[in-house]
Amino acid sequence: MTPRRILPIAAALLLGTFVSAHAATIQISMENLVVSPAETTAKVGDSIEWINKDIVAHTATARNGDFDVTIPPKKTATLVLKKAGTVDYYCRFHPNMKATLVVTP
Ligand SMILES: [Cu+2]
Repeated sequence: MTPRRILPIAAALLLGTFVSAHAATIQISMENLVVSPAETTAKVGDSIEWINKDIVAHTATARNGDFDVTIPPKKTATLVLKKAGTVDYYCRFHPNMKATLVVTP
């Protein structure tokens, strides 16, 4: 938890309503060896949840080395976005599977 996050949560608690932080979870599906949507925009602090609907494992591997997430068959995997930037990623097992993540501050 970053200090930036603590204040809004404390404020929400004081108001008597707990509002979970603004962070969103954005789902990206992997089905039939296709990443969909191919381009996703999210904010720092958001989570990306990849949903592998295939019967083979996939990865979300950033070309710039920022992340390398393995998504087992019929499972999901989540990554919390920590920094802004545009990241192209692909599947190490199926290099034709490509997508872009645009992370805004
Ligand atoms: Cu794959």
